[in-house]
Amino acid sequence: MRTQVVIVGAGPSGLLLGQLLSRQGIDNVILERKSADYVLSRIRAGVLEPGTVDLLNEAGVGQRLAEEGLPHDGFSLAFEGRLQRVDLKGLTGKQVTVYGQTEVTQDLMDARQAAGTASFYEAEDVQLHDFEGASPRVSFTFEGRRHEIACDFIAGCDGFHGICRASVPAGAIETFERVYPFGWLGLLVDQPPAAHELVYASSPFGFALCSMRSQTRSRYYVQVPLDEKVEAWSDQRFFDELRRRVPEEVAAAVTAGPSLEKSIAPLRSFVAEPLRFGRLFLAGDAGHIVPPTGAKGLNLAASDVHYLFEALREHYAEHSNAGLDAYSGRALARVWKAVRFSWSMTNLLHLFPEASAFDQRIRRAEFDYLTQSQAALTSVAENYVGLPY
Ligand code: RFL
Ligand code: PHB
Repeated sequence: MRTQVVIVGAGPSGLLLGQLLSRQGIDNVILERKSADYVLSRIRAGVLEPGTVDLLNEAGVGQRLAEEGLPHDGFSLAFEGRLQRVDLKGLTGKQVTVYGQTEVTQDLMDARQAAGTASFYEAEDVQLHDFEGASPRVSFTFEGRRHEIACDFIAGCDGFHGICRASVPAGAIETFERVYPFGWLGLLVDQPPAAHELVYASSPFGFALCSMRSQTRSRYYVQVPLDEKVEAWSDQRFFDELRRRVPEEVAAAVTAGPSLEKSIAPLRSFVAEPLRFGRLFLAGDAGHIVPPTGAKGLNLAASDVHYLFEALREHYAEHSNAGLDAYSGRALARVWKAVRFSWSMTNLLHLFPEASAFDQRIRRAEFDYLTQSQAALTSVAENYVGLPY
């Protein structure tokens, strides 16, 4: 078998890259370790930057998003019971869109299936060969048989635990990491959201987030210790804890109900450098991870895909490798700014087990500053809606 680009991973980065390439007539094959149903069952991101929405439109999958996505002009930060709205629209002229990662993934899978582009789900033991040379290959097991695809390029879109970054020789890659001493316990429930906009709340009991998927479906998170087990959290315990952490008026509007999903995600900041190794390119979570506090993970996957798609288009249409050569530097410059923003939001809003009274005063001072300075709020707002590509 032969194709132009082998894409490893059918998460949002792999599917979006595949869709953009296919529309440009660039042949590609997706190899995904899990089943499509499994990929769709993972409840993750909920907030799309306008740049991500533009890219989904460019990929031809913006229709349901335009109909069902919820445009948000702002969100709120709560600190020790005080609420501060961040007026995204007023401060930046832009909005974000609440539309679940599950829906983005579904739209991309539907478009790929409609176009009849090749995808292998439940592809086992994917291995990369000769990506440092001119003729890379990817082998995998499908339905009990070993297959091999020769290609021009490999796109490593296989997430943090994928095989692509792990295939790079240790001496060729440098990694930077911060692991936070807590996770987020998330719960999905078919009840109207507690507030019209997202509320990120810092409290003496830890962080909580009130988010949503639609007018009738809410997504809530509470900060928990790293060793916490999801089985220890009944729905009742979750809602009691959530209400304790958010401002009173928000707590009063939280409507409990049986959870549709409940899971714990650890928080981590991680960057690999570079993102290119010969003919292998890493995009999305394969190359970097941010804690979810800034809502940046999926949006960074989209900006990586934008740079990589433009570079591949330029290679095939204009016979220029300038974009491919610039890919890693361009993507990383945007990635690091989102890593900084996500880290600073995480520091501001979470309770760190080792924090001193000094640290707590600094966090309070930072929140006070946000409530008093238009410049400080504008900085939060412009990062939240996404820095330019
Ligand atoms: P994914 O989604 O992890 O997809 C990678 C795919 O690769 C497959 N794979 C393999 N396939 C073949 N062979 C192998 N050896 C393979 N190894 C892995 C995997 O099965 C998978 O299908 O990475 P991608 O596409 O780069 O997308 C990244 C996003 O999923 C991620 O950044 C976001 O979900 C992060 N995130 C958020 N991002 C936002 O922009 N806004 C948010 O509001 C937001 N909230 C969140 C989040 C992530 C969370 N968790 C659970 C980590 C909230 C949470 C709780
Ligand atoms: C979500 O709705 O899942 C969500 C929203 C905002 C975040 C993280 C997660 O910062």
